[in-house]
Amino acid sequence: MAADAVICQVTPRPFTWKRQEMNPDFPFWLRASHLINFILIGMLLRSGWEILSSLPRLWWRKDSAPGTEWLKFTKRELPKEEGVYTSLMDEKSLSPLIGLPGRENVGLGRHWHGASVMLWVLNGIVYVGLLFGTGLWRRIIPTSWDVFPQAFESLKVYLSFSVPGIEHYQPYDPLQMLGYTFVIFILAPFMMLTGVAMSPAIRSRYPWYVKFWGGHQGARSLHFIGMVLMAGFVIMHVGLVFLVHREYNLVHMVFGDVDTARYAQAFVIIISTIVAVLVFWIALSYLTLANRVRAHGILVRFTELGRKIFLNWMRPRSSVQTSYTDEDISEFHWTNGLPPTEEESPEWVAARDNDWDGYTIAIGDDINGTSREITLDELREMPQVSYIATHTCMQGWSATSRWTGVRLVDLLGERPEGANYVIVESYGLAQKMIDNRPREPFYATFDIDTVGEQDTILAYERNGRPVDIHLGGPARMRVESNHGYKHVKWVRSIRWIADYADYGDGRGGTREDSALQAFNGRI
Ligand SMILES: Nc1nc2c(c(=O)[nH]1)N[C@H]1C(S)=C(S)[C@@H](COP(=O)(O)O)O[C@H]1N2
Ligand SMILES: [Mo]
Repeated sequence: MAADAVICQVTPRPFTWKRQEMNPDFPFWLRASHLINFILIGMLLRSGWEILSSLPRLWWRKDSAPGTEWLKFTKRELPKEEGVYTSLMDEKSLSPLIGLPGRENVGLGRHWHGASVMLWVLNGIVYVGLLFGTGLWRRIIPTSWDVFPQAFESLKVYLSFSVPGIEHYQPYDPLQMLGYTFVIFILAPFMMLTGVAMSPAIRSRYPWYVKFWGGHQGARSLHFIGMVLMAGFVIMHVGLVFLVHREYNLVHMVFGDVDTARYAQAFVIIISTIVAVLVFWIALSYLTLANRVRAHGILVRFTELGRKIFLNWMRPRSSVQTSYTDEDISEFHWTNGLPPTEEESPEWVAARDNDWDGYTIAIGDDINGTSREITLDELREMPQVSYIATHTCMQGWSATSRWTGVRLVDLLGERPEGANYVIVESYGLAQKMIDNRPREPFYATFDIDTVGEQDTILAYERNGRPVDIHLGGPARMRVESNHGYKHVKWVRSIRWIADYADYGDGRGGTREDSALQAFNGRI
């Protein structure tokens, strides 16, 4: 190819692409929804990277064994044995310029992801609705197979680093049509579908759905690949606006019409808008980090709306599902939280060294101040449930096991007057408190609906053997509708309470208090 072809404008072979005469303008709603979409996709990408940085590894497997990743963004080599390090130790810190909010705040990153996705889906629905309502869908959805050969012609022009003539864009070029149709009607829904597949509420209610995506790790890896495509599209789309007939595009984008005399004005407006959006994205990080507790309060209250509409009514069915069988059991199980030490809990250590002789769990209620102790033997004599379920830590790892134990409702008996929640406390301590005060016992609280779920159990066996020490032995919580941070290990007590605001920092659990997770761990 001659060197001068690089800079000249090439008109491809006589243009045969047929389309109806169409309004070439960009109505206000189209321009506004594009700007909103741009802002929200940036927030989704940045909070998504924050989530990924909490466990920068990806798998295609039914477990998340170190050394079997297909992709990782960390040089840290992990030991292959279980139970010697925690997933919190594998976190990477992102700069607040990159992550939302950055600096190992996966809890807040997850809330930002949830808040942004709710707005993004809403904006998408309005956009698609108006696209069909106004008939403008004809500009972007191809209605003839001719679009493929025509798009190929365009592609060849671009690949020779040239630009098709302006008449090619009346109003859209076939390659653009294919790109937009793919992103709006295939990629965007794909991101929503793989995203919700990572929710424990959905997994425990519809296990087949998660299996369809290749399990939790399949959904997570596919969501990552979709993210790369989406980011690539955004960069190309914005880049081409400036590279290809920018005097038309910029005026179009700002003023909605094609009066190229206003090009300079449009250029200034677009550049300032992009700079303003960049500043806004980064400001969100610093505002969040400036008061993380306040950010948690606002974001969780907002995202709870989405959980209420879509997730809170889904009841887990692990004990009756048939999609996951013993074949799906994972070889490797990560750990979060290491077993109590002698200083942390001499009682637990003494019982462990004594074959659990003397180990007890207190069952009671803080409203009337009653309490009784049960032993492991008494627990084993109670009605038993056993099922296969996948554990997901909100950081991203997962493992499937058979869990056996006693339903919490069977243990607790009747709900006393005035009890609205149940608190489960551990013999182990929190890994770290938010204000670095001395570490307090790890705990989680549950609302009445979650307590009543048939897959909320106190488990004493995993895969047919006593629960391993590092996985919470001799007895740990399983709350299949929720992420791992609600599954208290090394259980010491289970009590009815009036309100979780009276315990710890008042956010409903150790991970809520010190890592700013949501009380509701269903997604
Ligand atoms: N006592 C106690 N329980 C705990 C934790 C902890 O740090 N301490 N971590 C929680 C988190 S975040 C997860 S993901 C699971 C991990 O369970 P596993 O170690 O059995 O895989 O335990 C939960 N229960
Ligand atoms: Mo976790």
